[in-house]
Amino acid sequence: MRLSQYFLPLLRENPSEAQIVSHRLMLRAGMVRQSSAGIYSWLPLGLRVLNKVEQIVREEQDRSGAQEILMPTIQPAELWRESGRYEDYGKEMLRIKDRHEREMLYGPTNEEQVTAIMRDAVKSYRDLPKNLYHIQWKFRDEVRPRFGVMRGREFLMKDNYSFDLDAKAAKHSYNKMFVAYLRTFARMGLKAIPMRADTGPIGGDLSHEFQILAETGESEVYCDRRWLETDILAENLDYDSDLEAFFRHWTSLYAATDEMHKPDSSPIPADQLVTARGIEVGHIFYFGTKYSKPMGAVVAGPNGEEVPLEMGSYGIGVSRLVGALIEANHDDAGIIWPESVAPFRLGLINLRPADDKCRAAADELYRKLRTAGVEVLYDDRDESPGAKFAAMDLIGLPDQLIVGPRGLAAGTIETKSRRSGKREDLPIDAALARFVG
Ligand code: 5CA
Repeated sequence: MRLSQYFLPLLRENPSEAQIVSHRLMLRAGMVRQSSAGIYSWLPLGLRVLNKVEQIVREEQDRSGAQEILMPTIQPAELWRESGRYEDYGKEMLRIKDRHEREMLYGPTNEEQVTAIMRDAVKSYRDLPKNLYHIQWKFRDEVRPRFGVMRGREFLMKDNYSFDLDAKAAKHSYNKMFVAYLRTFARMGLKAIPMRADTGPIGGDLSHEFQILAETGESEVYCDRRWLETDILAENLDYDSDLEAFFRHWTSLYAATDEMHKPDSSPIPADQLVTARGIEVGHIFYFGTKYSKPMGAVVAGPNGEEVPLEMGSYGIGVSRLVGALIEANHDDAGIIWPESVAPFRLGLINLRPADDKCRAAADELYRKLRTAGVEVLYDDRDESPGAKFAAMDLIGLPDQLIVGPRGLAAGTIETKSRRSGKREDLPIDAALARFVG
């Protein structure tokens, strides 16, 4: 993409409405614009990141055996009356009437909707287990939407729902998601720590929040220092094996949210305890028959008896993750994207577009990179070098290639790693080889 043609409305000044760094940087880097409180439009650069995050989530869901569906955003109120949550949900639920005066709502979550689908489609224990996910916009009329996409009213969530015949099978489904979540966040370069948590309006008695540590996190969290050294991606895990031992091992290290942490009876010594702020990027629940019983979602068991479905639900804040990733990856100059979620892999800067040699060399590099399938944002604008460096640092692409007259005279271009700041002069072909293939 040529920056001269790209829709990237950068802001030079810090927007006064933004209290935390990710919100500031998302506005300044032209990723999002606010529509109304807690509701955002995603502009090209922001949407590229959102799509990358979504794709990693999707791949890890698929790997675990979950199957993708797409349920509507608008749901009928009757479904929620069946579960008893229509009144309980209170003002956070956006209630709508259609032209026939039928009560509808904009879904804050989808337990009822998916339970209705399964109730109609699944009749026998032989149809189980099933795990269905979708990635869909949700609406919660939060009292205080804030921090940009981190606590929005409209936000993108991956939510999935497992259906099993009995509690043991349902725990296996829970364990699979536990693994899938650890892997998902690790692939984004985030250390998300599972913490025993309250179940709130979703219900149930087994639940973990996945918290990443960041100074601007909304809640105080506590964990064993050894959590910080774990590496889930180094583990070779088979989803069909018994994951209970794995689950026990990974929950044996202490980790607790503020509500769960008891300072006086903390099981680990003070020097081993990390106290930090956390951002909740995922939350998983096992709630058994809380929805299937009142909604009559049953199957015929092995002996012909009626068995209510054992269920769990599992959420990831896809749009919140974009903010959380920035909270965990930035410096004074701007964002520093981890490679796996970067909107473009490379930034190519032409310092002198008016110079024929510079333009020819930069155009040629751009062509070769694109042919090789490298995602590159090419700053071919007629701007000062300072403005170009600042823009590239602000949007935080992992590496920069800088073409200028002095280097070209010696047959080289400069590379710069955004994260380490390390710069190198390399022959053009060597620079290309580093990012191609
Ligand atoms: N039905 C369950 C699991 S599917 C559920 O709704 N869980 S939740 O309420 O914990 O939400 C799941 C995830 O969505 C949270 O962990 C959080 O990352 C994200 N999330 C929740 N509320 C918001 C919000 N207002 N803005 C942005 N993300 C949010």
